[in-house]
Amino acid sequence: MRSPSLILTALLALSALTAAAAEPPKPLNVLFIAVDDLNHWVGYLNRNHQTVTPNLDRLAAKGVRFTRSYCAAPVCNPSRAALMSGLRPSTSGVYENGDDWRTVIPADRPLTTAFRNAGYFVGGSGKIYHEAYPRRGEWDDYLEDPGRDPLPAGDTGVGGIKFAPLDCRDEDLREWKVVQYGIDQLNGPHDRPFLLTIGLFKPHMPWNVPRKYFDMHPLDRIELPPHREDDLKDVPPSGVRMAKPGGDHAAMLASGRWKEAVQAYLAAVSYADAMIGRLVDALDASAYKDNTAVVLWGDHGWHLGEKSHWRKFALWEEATRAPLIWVVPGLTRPGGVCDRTVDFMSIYPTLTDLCGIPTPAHVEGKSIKALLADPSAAWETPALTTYRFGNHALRSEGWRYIHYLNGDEELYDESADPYEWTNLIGSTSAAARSARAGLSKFLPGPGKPPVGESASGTPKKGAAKKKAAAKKAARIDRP
Ligand SMILES: [Ca+2]
Repeated sequence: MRSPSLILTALLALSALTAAAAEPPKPLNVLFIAVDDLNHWVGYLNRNHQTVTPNLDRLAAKGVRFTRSYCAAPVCNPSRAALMSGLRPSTSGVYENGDDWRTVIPADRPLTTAFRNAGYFVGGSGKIYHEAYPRRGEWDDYLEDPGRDPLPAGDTGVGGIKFAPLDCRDEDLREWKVVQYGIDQLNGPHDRPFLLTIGLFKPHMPWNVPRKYFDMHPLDRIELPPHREDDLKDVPPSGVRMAKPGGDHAAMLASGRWKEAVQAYLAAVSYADAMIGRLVDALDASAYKDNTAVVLWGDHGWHLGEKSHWRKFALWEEATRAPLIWVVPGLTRPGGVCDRTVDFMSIYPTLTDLCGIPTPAHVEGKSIKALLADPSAAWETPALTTYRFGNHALRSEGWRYIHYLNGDEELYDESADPYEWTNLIGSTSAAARSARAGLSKFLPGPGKPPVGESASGTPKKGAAKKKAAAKKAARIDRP
């Protein structure tokens, strides 16, 4: 006969096992990191070998990095409003930095609301929406004032392209506090699952960061991005108007300081990368490291002279491609690389999908959970980017097709021409014609007129004045 104590021990062990099996899985938290004006100059994408982003590369290696991820709009305000609301610019009418998204996106629409309705604590800091139009009531808690960045004493750059090294510490920029808010939240106790939205301002201009980040990119070793002086020759008038070669680019050429600007952008990227490293380290050291998903995205790309263009505000690869990294415990595997074309409308429905929250019916994007589990899974949808009313770019793995409001078009073979130097819209090649036909099927309809204009598209009384003010606001492009 077995000893009763042995049987008791076995029973106890069995009940412990059953208890473990029955224990519900921990709810999934989310660390949502937005990076302002971060284009594809990150180490792991290998678009620009000069960039130094060890922390972004480290984060990317933990999960799935997307190599073809694109913004819904190549401008801060509409990109963010679309991502956060689930409504594309062509649905909301939010196209410009001067369009107040709050007038057309009710508070029951955003991602933050969906999470709060599901019982999540939603905390935030830094730039999530365009700062001109805050709606802090969407959060349970928000870092109200990260302070102000120090300003350079002397030279501030070339015209509107603002850059200068600072003789200060990392801690002296507001980024430090924005990230510290996230670190404090990760170190604190939480009785509910959380969604933490942390928005970095850099590498948005001004590219004023501590001098050591400039020193990481010595001027005598800076190379200009690949470009062709005659690149706009085969671009239709609508595209040339977006490039505005007589603006920033003409000023930059006249100044002879193009390399300095490249150096400064790389410095600002490296500074943002260092701050992201602090956040990633804090998560790894926290009690939540095994049940917190991370999504990191840049709000759009940035031209630094390619196509004689500077800034975002265009529909080419440089302006529309931005980093997208996902790390999801229990789903993504380290080292995942996804080459499928996705746009950032996918972020909202993927987050609700991962967290078991119903995706509201108005959300236009599709969940990419299947791609996170298997980055090589089939995916037929091209990425769609909209810039201003009626202008769209569609990106498949092999091609970019641009269709402007007035009917102008561009078509690029991305495998043969990754810098989009040769517009193939007039080509009679079967491949080009088939690519155009396939992508044009995904063009959205005419879309909603811009916020501030009547449904007929005719400007309301006083709209011209309003438009001029909005244009000015967009130029200022306040971070
Ligand atoms: Ca060209």
